Amino acid sequence: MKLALCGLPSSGKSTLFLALSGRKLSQGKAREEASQALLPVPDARVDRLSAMYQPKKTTYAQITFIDPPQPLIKADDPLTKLPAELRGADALVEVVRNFDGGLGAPQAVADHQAFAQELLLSDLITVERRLERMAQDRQRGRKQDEEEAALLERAKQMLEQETPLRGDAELAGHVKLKGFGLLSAKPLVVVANNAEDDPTPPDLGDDSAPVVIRASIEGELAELADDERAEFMAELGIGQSALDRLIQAGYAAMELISFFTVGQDEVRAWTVRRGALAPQAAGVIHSDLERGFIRAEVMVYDDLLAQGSEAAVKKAGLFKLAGKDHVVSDGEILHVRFSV
Ligand SMILES: Nc1nc2c(ncn2[C@@H]2O[C@H](COP(=O)(O)OP(=O)(O)O)[C@@H](O)[C@H]2O)c(=O)[nH]1
Ligand SMILES: [Mg+2]
Repeated sequence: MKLALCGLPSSGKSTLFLALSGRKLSQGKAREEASQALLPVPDARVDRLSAMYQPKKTTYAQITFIDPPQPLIKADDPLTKLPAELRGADALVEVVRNFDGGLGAPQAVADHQAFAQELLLSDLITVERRLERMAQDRQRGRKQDEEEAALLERAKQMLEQETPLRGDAELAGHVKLKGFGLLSAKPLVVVANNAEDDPTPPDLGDDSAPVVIRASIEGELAELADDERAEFMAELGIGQSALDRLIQAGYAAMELISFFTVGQDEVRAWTVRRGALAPQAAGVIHSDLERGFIRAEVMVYDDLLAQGSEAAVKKAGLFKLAGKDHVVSDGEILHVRFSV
């Protein structure tokens, strides 16, 4: 899963990226490539399972954050206003400036709206260009994918009404539109980058419930030792780190859930979309497990914790055999039986 930081210039994307990744600011020449950090998804359940099974290896789910460089804007091409890297992301994290920092009083609502317009405009241009190309090809007698054309028309109408495509689940998730990387179709997490002394979420004038992060403080926190950090966070009234909160919001926006595999070799968390069937979940572990899926033995994390052991879970009748049509829930522990 790849989350891309985006938003207007100087909203604090790079500051947040450094806080998330625990890296130090490297001053100097402008970056040409996106900064990228592969980070473990903090999950207390993994820690508890690891304590119980004492495995050789403990592996958290992972998530990639990218901080693309600001593109050089070409006057004649509005598509260059947004970094090309956003197209390949699974979700967008929009950072809205809500601090002064010598940049002038924050205008969070206006900035948020302006950025939303950029996303819509970028998508409208992409969609119109594709439709024009299809119309030309059709005139030349080349057969077109009319289903794709109809989807693009539907998208165009929404965009012209300034409605982000993510509001239409069928359009947003359609395989025929996937290759375009339409930005307003992607799940969006909004971060308010607040001033150091301000814990209040700004009203952004729409239904986006921003995650409040004070990026500059979070950056300092990331540099502290664990015990110092806990103390400092309590003082500042920060319950969970930026990474924790951002990942939670990202999982919710992308409708992701975690399931686990356990054993003496490894305790591990995996990520799937909500609604995934057992074979699809097995496929995240290995394609052989999906291809040769027979069934999965399923325990629920909460049951395991309450009962204390796998044996006790079985005895309590809480152990399940799940077939190919089993919908995986968050917190399930799977053991996949397969044959290839
Ligand atoms: N006071 C304050 N300044 C910040 C904060 N976050 C970023 N800045 C400053 O705002 C400027 C732009 O930040 P940067 O992370 O480079 O923004 P980007 O263009 O979105 O990557 C820099 O001078 C930062 O030091 C913050 O939370 N508080
Ligand atoms: Mg930056």
